[in-house]
Amino acid sequence: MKPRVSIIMGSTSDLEIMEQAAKLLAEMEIPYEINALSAHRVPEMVADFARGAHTRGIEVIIAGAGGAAHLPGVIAAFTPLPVIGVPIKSSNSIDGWDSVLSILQMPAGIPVATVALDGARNAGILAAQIISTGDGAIREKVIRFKKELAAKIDGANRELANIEMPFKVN
Ligand code: RP5
Repeated sequence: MKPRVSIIMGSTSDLEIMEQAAKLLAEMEIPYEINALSAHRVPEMVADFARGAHTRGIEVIIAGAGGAAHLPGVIAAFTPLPVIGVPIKSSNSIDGWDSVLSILQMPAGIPVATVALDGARNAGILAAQIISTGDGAIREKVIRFKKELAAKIDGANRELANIEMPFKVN
């Protein structure tokens, strides 16, 4: 099975967050690869990876990094593929905003679709949605996923209806 999504992280210290994207892709039965690459520590390897990803059948890249998080933007500079950036609150982050703004504030011409701080699960969902534009089977899975989210809210409201609270009238 060939990977359709490539998950890249700046360090294995990001794995605890980035594995949430991997879990989502597994739920959707989308094959992925997962590797560590650093824009600062191995910039040539990042360039080689990003230049070649689409030639290997990769359709979407999810890239996560913390602190001075240049990895998603540098990958986006070299690839024609959509890049989803995951800002990570890591050991070298001040408060997470450093990573958010490094990934979010890309110059015109080189977009990175930035999810919330530590929002790797959303990155996985977005990757599945991008793939679903050209894959009916994945689209059905995304539709089912959204129905399950709605069902959870239905269930939560049924539970809330059974809880008695002072002055609660519903
Ligand atoms: C970033 O620096 C990585 O993405 C990670 O979030 C952070 C710390 O990396 P390590 O020093 O733990 O390898 O480049």
